[in-house]
Amino acid sequence: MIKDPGFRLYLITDRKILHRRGQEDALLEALEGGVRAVQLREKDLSIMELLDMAYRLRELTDRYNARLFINDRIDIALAAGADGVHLGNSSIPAKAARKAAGGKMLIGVSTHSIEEAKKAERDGADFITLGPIYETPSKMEYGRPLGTEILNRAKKEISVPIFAIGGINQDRVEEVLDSGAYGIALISAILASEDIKTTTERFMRLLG
Ligand code: 3NM
Repeated sequence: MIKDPGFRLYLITDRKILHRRGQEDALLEALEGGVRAVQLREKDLSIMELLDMAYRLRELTDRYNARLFINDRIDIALAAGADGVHLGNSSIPAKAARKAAGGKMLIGVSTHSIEEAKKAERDGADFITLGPIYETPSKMEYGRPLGTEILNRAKKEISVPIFAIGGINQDRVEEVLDSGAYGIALISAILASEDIKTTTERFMRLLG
């Protein structure tokens, strides 16, 4: 049985792709539309800027009873009272994060193969992202698309929830869920849309 992380739509921030809006306005619209999990991922910010943004997003997400995750930095996650940390290849290992955070925090891990997915589970991840499933606008950074078949295979091998990531849009939700994804993680399909609230509502409906 999959342990329910409490959300199926995992929205990741990227303030560089926002049309006209500020970061908080965009996230406010997404929260109004029903998002209940936000990952702060702004890799070019200084530690103080990131901490400041984490505090502000903590206040905002709290108002909507939404979970806040911090990409990579467990120190910022702890300092801001985030619900979790999301770890990548160059972050501290999940095992070390678990040791530091105990049962207090959720740990998400980015994975890009079955082997990485299995390792993340062994190391104590509460959930993983697996991708890129499709081509994404920033495809160079994430490698070639894996296709949906890997979701089927991963589902058979691990029992933590799998969030499909990379090029997810509204037309692809059904396909990734049918392939074994528990939920979806995305940036541009929501944050680059003209009407973030309505787009988010549509995603929420598609996810049931
Ligand atoms: N991680 P979009 S793909 C942040 O494969 C991220 O691990 C990926 O952006 C991975 O929803 C990706 O705009 C980008 O495709 C997701």
